[in-house]
Amino acid sequence: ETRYNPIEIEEKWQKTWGEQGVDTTPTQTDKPKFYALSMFPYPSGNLHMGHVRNYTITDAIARVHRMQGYRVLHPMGWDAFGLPAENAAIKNNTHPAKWTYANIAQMKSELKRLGLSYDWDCEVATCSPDYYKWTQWIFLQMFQAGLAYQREAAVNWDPVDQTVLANEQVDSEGRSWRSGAKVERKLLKQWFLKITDYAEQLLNDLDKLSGWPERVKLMQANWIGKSTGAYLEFPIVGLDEKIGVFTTRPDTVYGVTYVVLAPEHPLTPKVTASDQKAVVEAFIAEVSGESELERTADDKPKRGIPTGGKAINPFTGEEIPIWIADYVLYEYGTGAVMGVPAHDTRDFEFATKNQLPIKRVIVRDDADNTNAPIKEAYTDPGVMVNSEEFNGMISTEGKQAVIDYAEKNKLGKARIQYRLRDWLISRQRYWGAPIPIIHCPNCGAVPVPDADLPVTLPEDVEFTGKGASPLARLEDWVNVPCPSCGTPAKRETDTMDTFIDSSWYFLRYPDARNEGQVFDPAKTNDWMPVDQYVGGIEHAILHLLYSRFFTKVLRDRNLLTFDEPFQRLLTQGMVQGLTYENPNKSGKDKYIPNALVNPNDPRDPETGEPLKVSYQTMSKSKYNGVAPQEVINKYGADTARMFILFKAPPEKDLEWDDADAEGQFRFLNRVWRLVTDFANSPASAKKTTKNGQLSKPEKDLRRATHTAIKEITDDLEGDYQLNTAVSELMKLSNALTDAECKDSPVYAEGIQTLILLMAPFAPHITEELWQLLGNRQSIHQQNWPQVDEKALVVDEITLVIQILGKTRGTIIIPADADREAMEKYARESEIGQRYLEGKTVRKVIVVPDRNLVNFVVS
Ligand code: ANZ
Ligand code: ZN
Repeated sequence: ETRYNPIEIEEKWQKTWGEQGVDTTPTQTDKPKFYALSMFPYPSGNLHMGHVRNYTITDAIARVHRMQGYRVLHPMGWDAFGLPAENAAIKNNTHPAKWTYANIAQMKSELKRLGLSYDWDCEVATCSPDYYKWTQWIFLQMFQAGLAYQREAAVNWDPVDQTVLANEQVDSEGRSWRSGAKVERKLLKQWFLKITDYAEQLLNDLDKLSGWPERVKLMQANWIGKSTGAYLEFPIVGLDEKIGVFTTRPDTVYGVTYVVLAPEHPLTPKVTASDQKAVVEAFIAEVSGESELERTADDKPKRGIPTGGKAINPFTGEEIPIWIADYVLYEYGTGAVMGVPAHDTRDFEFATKNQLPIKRVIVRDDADNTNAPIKEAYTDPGVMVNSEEFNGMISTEGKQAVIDYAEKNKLGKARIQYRLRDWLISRQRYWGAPIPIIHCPNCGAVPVPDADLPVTLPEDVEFTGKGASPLARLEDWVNVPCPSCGTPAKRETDTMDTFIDSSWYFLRYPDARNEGQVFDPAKTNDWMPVDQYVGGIEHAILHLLYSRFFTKVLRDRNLLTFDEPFQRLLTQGMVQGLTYENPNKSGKDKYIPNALVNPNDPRDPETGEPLKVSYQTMSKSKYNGVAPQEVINKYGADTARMFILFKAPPEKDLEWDDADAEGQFRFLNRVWRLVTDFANSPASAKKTTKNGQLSKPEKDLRRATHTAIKEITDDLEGDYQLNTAVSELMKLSNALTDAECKDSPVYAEGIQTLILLMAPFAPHITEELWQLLGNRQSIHQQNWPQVDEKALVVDEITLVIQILGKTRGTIIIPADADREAMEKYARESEIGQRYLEGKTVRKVIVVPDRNLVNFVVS
């Protein structure tokens, strides 16, 4: 008997499948399509368990669909531009391309060892000119549609990486997502994409995404952040200008006691009185160094100073002071707010601190004394007071009434405001797609003609990591004639945010080798939308929002025929590792590498102190990672895959546990033995049962087999309960082990079904066993087993016979027996006759629900 040797068979089958093109995307279109997609990785060096989990889930889904009769597109690629390559280049004195492609080669070989059914013919790498040519082309499409524009903006400046960061790349403490440096503010001319034009659609179309987790949709909705309210104008005393504000509470306009400008508001210097000039300038200088998050943090006192200028509340005619304050953001709304301290918590705090008047205009009910001082802002709806003609109105209705009045009297209008900002895409870095623009002194920003795309990255570059983009220092590359007028002009030296590269890669896969087009719309529209997208929750907002945005833009350019790129989304949970922490140490030092700890008595190897043990997301800094390659070397990829799929539902966190991995290895060994024993037995050749009838053990086994088909098929429909599917496989394997009909064709059917059902999860061992059973075509090209509903029917039951409440034995009777028949079978059975002989039956109690007959005798 042969031993299960995973390393050998996995290598063999990976090679064979590759040669036979088993994973190639079908070209015929008579089958329904299924596009299975994993979020493509950044080629950082090696695969980690999070990758393995992500790709294994998608692969199982892809394989199931192939067997279920779909033509499946299951591609893979590389999100290959980005800072780490450049940083590595600076550190190791190499070229980012070299570093990146070496990592791609490494990770690709690791992916291949996992037996993932990718069609490598569709592979894309975003850093390759044949890909970024089209990234640039899409940018120009947007430029031509007025969706890409340049403007001076206060940007987040990372002083360590010397680059601009998007808001999303700054964490809640105002630090860079990458370098961890405290982010500064700086003014620069930057490229933006007008994602705000699509805010409403991006919000509304969330309703179409019934296959997305609610949580992700909510995060997107909050990110888009729609507010409904009004734009109102406050004339400035002594100037022929007005301050426009955005407010969600026009109903409180009679309670405005001051106006606040963002310090960087262009009106600030104009309204500032000469005696306030010095303090105002000092304040601006101070605030401009702070990030947006710092400025608006709830726990931070709001700071501000008066400008000395005054505005008029157009509703009351009152003169009110104009202040500047840190909590008013220049980038949101109009960059100015009307202060209503009686009804806004932040304004209340600000007014109290600065002795500004507080005027109540909304009360809970009319009996309220509106002149009594209040201890906190009243923010609920209520009745309007002190509001002239609006008095007595319910404030929620008052909103619209005030807007109508404002519109009629030209004081303002209704306005919808989104939190979503335009997408800042300029990066002063080398390793990204160059923005294909040439700046001409005569013509301004001129697009590089399509025929000249791609604008390739020059290779001979110096990487210092300081100052402007390395591209800006390359005179030869920068200086070009204007494509429009021929005047000496300069190339744009910024590259694009790498989120752009990943906003459309899924559109390229269906036609990845197309040299003449971004993709053939016929092909991409055939495969899109993605039927199942699988990836990390960390991409819940940006990547998914940007991809949705790109899809809508290209749809509006008549390249796509659908609104939403991802039909269903599965966000897989984290993979956690056993983590040892010394509670008496801090920072990175407190984590103790697993290899140095005795798991039975976890102590700090240096100090001997007992360690805190927990499961935490695997990460380099916690030394709690398990390397996929080591697991594969020890048990093979099939065990790793089975373990990952079995241990937790896909969307839940998963605790890596060596003993459980070992357990899966033992399970695969059992299956191996079960099938090889069968293959070597004469029964494997038998085709028919005795006289066409099934015995009880045969019926039971058939039922187990078809129950497994039914349960696993159900588990894979919709929700992908892959973990329970694996446990059903184990049940079937146990039923086969225990079967008392190993010489029956029913057993052969069971064995065959087991490995077919298992094929998507453990593709190598099942292929090996399949071929061992004499099959020549790949198991992965077989049809998914079909349930025989008849086999599920329980046609016999076990009836319990009791005498005076005491169980005396059981008999098998037809499942459709009624009360009367149950009693009859019991009486006539051997047990019945034995115990009832010579006794008088006083009463017979039949309990059909419990399959029980009780004779009361004397
Ligand atoms: C007056 C008022 C009275 C307000 C009241 C609220 C309550 P969201 O929901 O986030 O859209 N605001 C407007 N622009 C701002 C800016 N650039 N920086 C800081 N705050 C700004 O919030 C809208 C409200 O936030 C607006 O409504 C405005 O304050 C403030 F009882 O106007 B409100
Ligand atoms: Zn020109």
